[in-house]
Amino acid sequence: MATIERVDILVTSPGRNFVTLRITTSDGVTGLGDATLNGRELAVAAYLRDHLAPLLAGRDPARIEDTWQYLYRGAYWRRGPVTMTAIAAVDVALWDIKGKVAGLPVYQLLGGRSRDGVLVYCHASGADVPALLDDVDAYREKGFRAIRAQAAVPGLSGSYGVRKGTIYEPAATALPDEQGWDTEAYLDFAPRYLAAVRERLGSGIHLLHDVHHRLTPIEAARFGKSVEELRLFWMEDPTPAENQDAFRLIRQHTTTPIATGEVLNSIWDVRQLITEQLIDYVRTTVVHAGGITHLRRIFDLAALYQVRTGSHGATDLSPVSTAAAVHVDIAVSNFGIQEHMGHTEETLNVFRGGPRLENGMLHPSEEPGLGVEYDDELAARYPYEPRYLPVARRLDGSLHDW
Ligand code: GCO
Ligand code: MG
Repeated sequence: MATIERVDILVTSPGRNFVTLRITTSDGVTGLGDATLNGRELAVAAYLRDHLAPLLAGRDPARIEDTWQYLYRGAYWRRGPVTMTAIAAVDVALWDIKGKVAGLPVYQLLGGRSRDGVLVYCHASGADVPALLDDVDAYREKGFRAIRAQAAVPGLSGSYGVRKGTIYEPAATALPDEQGWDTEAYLDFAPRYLAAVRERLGSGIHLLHDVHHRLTPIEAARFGKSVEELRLFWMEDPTPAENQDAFRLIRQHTTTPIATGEVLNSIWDVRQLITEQLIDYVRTTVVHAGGITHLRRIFDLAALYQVRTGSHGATDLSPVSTAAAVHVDIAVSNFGIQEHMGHTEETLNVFRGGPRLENGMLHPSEEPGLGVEYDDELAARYPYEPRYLPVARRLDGSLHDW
C-alpha cells in the first residue's frame, strides 16, 4: 500500500495570494488542493502545516472518505471557514491522486459526464451605465452566454464588483480599503442599470447580479420585485445568509431567483435554504466547503429539492479550485452555472493546465486527476503579500456588510 509521504504547503502571490497543498505519496504520485481563504490565507496555511500535516503522514491516500471523516470529526470543533478550507485542500489533493493512480480525469470517478460542457457566467462592470454596456457588448462578443452586471453607484466610493484593470480584484490593499454604502441610492440605481443591460442584451443571454449581502430581507424583497420583468438568472446574496430564515420573507414577495452560499462552509449552513426551497442556486465551493467529498453531498441534497448549483469562482479561488469545480460541475445532474472570473497571466503561468474555455463553456482537462501542474520555481519568485478585502461604511460612518 502506498502511503502519504510528504505534505507541502505552498504560499505564492503571482498577482494575488494563493495557498496550495501538495501531497506526495510513497509511490511518487502528487496531488494538489487549493487552500486559499482570501484575506486570512496564513491561518489556513498554519492549520495545514501545524495541525493536519502531522496527521496525514503514513495514511493511505486512497481512503478519501475516511480521511475526510477523520479530519472533520477529529477536529471536535465543527465547521468554520479555516477548518473547512484546510480539509478541502486535503480532500481535493487526494482526489487528484486517485485520478492519477486510476489514469482517469476526476470527473470520471464522480460518475462521468452529465453534460457536454459547463456553462459559465462572466463579469461585466462599469464606472457608469455606458461603460457597463460597452463591457457587456465586449463579453458577448467573446462568446459568453451568461453575464453578470455591476455598475458603480453614483456618489459612493468604491462600489462592489467594478473592475479597474482586466480582472476584478477586491483584495488589493495592505489594509482594508474603506468603501461607502447607501442602500437607498443602490435600490434606486441598480434596477435602472439592469434594465438598460437587459434592453441591450435582448433575450437569449442570461443576466445575473450580485447584491453582495447588502440588503435587509424586506429591502431584498423590494429589489427582487422591482427587477422581475428583467428575468434575472439570479440575484445573488440578497441578504447575509447566516440567518437562513431571512430568505423566507424574500421568497414570499418575489419570483426573482435567488443564489447564495459562497461564504458558507458546510451542508448545515445551507440545509434549511435547500430543504425549504428558499433558494434556487447554491454557491458553495470545492475550496471553502470541505472539498469534492462534501460539496458533492451538498449538491446531492440540493438535487432532491430542485435547487441547482452555481459555484463561486472568483479570482481568489486558485486554478486548482477552478479545475476541481469543473470536474464536479460536468458530473452532477443538478448543475446550474459556474462563475468564471479567470486569472491573470502570472497566476496561470504558476498553475498550468486546467479547464479550457470555449464559447462560454468550460471543459475539464482529460489528463488523469485534476490536470493542473504547479511550477515551484516560478511560484518562489512571488512571495506572499498581505492583502485585505475592503470594508463598507454607511453614510453616517457605521459599518455595513461589504
Ligand atoms: C463573487 C464574490 C466575490 C467575493 C470575493 C471575496 O460573487 O464572485 O462575491 O467577488 O467578493 O470572492 O473574496
Ligand atoms: Mg458573490
